[in-house]
Amino acid sequence: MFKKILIANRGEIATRIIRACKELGIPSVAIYSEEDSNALYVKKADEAYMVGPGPIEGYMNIHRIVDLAMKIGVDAIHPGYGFLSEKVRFPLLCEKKGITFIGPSAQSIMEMGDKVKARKLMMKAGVPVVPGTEDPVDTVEDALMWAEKIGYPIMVKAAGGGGGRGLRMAEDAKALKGAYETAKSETKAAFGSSDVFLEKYLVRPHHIEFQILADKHGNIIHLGDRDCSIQRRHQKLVEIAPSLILDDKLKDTMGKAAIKAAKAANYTNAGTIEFLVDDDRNFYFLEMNTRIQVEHPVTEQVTGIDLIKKQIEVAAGKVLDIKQKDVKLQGFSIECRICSEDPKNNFMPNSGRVTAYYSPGGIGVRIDGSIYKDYVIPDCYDSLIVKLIVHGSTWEEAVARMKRSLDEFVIRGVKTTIPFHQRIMSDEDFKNGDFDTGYIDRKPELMDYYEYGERTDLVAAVSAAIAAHYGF
Ligand code: MV4
Repeated sequence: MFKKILIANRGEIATRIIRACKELGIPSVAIYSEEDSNALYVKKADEAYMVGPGPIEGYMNIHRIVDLAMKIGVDAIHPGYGFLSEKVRFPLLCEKKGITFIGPSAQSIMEMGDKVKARKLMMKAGVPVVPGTEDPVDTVEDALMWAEKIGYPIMVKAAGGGGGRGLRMAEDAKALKGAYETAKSETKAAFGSSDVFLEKYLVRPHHIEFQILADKHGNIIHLGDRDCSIQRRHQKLVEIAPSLILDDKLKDTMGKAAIKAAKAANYTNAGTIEFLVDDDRNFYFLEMNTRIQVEHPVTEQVTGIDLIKKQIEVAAGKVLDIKQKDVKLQGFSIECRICSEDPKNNFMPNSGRVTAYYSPGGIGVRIDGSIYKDYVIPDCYDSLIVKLIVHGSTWEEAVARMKRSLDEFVIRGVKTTIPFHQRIMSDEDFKNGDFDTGYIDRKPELMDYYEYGERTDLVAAVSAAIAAHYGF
C-alpha cells in the first residue's frame, strides 16, 4: 500500500479523499493557495503545503506538485475532479518520477478526451453511439452532405469539447452553415484542435451514466447508474441513483455496454460512461469521464462501496475484491449540489463570510462539504460549497428525507441554492420522476420560492395587524 498520498485538489473533494486516506491508515498531504489558507481540507490533512503563485496556477503546476511530492516522500497522487484530473501530461510526469497517479492511464485519458476518437472506439466495440459522423468534418459542404444523411436537427460538436462545451445546434441547412462556421472557429481557440463532428440532435434526452471500476488485472465491474438529467447550462444540480426510468432488463443491457466501453478503452480505476436515453428508451454512448465525479456519493450510498478507497486500492495494484454479482443496489440516493449562488439572479456566484452554519443530520443523511461558520468563501473558485446526499429505502422516502434535510440546513451570510432545491423537492414532476435534460428550462415556476428574510411584506402586515388589535 502507499506510504503517503498527496491530494492535488481543494474544497469538498479534497476533504472526501482525506477521509478515505484516514480510513485506510495512509497519511494525507494537502496543497493550497494563499486564498485557501483557512480552508477546511487544509486543517483536516496530516500535512499541508502552500503552492502558488495565484489562486488557480498553484493547483495546475504539475512540476511544482510532483517536485513537492518527491521531496516529502509521497508515493501516490489523487487528482480529484477538475484541475489536473484529465490532463494527459500529469500521469505521464508522475510515472516518470516514480509516483502513482490514482486514476486511469494517460492513454485512456487522451483517447476519451478526443470525442471523435472515443466515438470511433465505441463503434468498433459495438457500443451504440448517437447517429453521426465517424470522422471530423472538414468543410461546410461535407457538413451539409452528412446532415442530409443523418437528418435534422443536427448537433455540431467539438472533438476537444465535452461536458457541454463546444456545442452548436442546427434545425436546418441554413442554420447548419452558421453553426458549422462558428463551431469551427471557436473550437480552435478553445480546445487547440479545430476538429468538429456531427450528431443527430436528440430532443430532451435523459442523461444516464454508469459508474465503472477496473483494476490493473483485467477485472471490470459497473456499480449501477445515475440519472443526472437535472442540469442548467450543463451544470448538474441534482443527481440520483438509480434512475427511475429504466427497467431492470435495460439497465442490465446498458451496464454490459458500459463495461464493453471501458474494456475498449483499456480502462483502469474509476470512470463513468455517459449515455443519452431518448423517449423510446434507445440509449447512446455520449462520452466517458476519466475521473472521479462530483456525483459519485449517490453511487456509494446505494452500493455501500467506498469509491475513493477502491480507487486507491486498484491504483496500488490490488485485485478488485468485488464481483459484479456482489454489487446490489439498495434504495435510492439523491444529491443536491449546494452552491454559493443566487438562482434568482441567473445563478450568479456569491462569495463572502459564512455568518451561520447548522448542518442537517440523522438517518440517511450525508454531508460532503468544505465550509464552516466564519469561513470566508473565496470568489476565485467553483461555487460548489457543500454536497447534501441522502439515502432512503424508497424513492418517496429519499425525496422526503432530502426535503427535511434542506429544511434543517442553515447557511447565512451568502445566498445559496438551498431554497431552490427545496422548491424542486416539492415539485410534482420531480416527485413523480418526470424529468429530463429540459426540466429546469421548461419550468420557470421553479424560481417561485422565498429567500430567507425575503418576506418583509408579511412581517410588516402581521405587525400592523397586531398593532391594530391592541390599539398601539
Ligand atoms: C447532445 C444532446 C442532444 N443530442 N447530443 C450536453 C453535455 C454534453 N456532454 C453533451 N450534451 C448534449 N449532447 C446530441 N446529439 C443534448 C445534450 C444536452 C445535455 C446532455 C446531458 C445533460 C444535460 C444536457 C442539457 C442540454 C443538452
